[in-house]
Amino acid sequence: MREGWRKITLNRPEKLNSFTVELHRQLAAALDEAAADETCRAVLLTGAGRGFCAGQDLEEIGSEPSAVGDLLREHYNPLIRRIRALPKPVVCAVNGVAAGAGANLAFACDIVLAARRAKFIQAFAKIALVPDSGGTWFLPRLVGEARARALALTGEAVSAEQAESWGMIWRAVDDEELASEAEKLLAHLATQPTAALGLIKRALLASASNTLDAQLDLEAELQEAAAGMPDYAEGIAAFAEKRPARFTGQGA
Ligand code: T3D
Repeated sequence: MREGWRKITLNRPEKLNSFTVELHRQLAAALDEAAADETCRAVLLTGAGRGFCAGQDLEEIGSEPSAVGDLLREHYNPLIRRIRALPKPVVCAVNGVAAGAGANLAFACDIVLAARRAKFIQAFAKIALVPDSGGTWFLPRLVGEARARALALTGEAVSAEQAESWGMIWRAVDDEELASEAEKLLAHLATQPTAALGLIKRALLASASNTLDAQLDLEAELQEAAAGMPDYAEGIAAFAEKRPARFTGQGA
């Protein structure tokens, strides 16, 4: 635990941090701990070694079609939902290749930084599978239909710089600066109004399926909740006193 934030490292570097059931269990437990820990105000997800995550461990994948579906229902889908629902920012530092579910795991995070050596690959079609872990939902929203279709159908790799210029990720940084840039961002997020950031995540998640009318109503509801929190009073006071705000991150 750092000052106000936690780092979670996918740690199977010899297999490019590809997912086994055990790795899923470890990651789910780490995310749940971060969610429950009130002193943790932001989460950093990264990978050990030269890769970020190569998706499903293809040596552990079941041969039964139902086993493949069950793995998604039991592990990948809850993972993506967990990250989206976590009421604090999740930053992903993509330290190397992100393939298959590994790429889509990164896209589920709130802010994605990537080392220039990183690349994003929708590897699924290459093994005759369908993009999962939210890939068919994230991609069109991030890069538009034309690019989403081509990437999903060809499995072509996208460099970190291309991903940044297409709006697929927040920023590509020099390889040797990824860790320090990520830590700087986490240190900043850990001083911010965490509960309000959690409400921002809720609003953005809901916007994907809401009408404008419904979203306007939700914004009013969430704004009322935010305005009832002590950090709002602190933000206003800090503005009036021309000083930096000292947010606690706590809810009402
Ligand atoms: O229910 C379900 O299970 C469905 C869920 C599906 C979710 C998915 O994610 S499906 C997609 C699975 N992932 C892939 O198809 C990617 C497979 N990997 C690759 O295409 C390449 O490894 C990469 C492009 C990611 C990286 O290439 P490169 O040349 O940098 O590294 P490498 O030499 O291929 O891999 C290094 C080692 O990691 C190597 O092991 P070795 O030979 O040194 O002992 C390789 O076998 C291993 N590795 C890489 N990816 C996986 C893997 N081992 C198991 N599973 C992997 N996915």
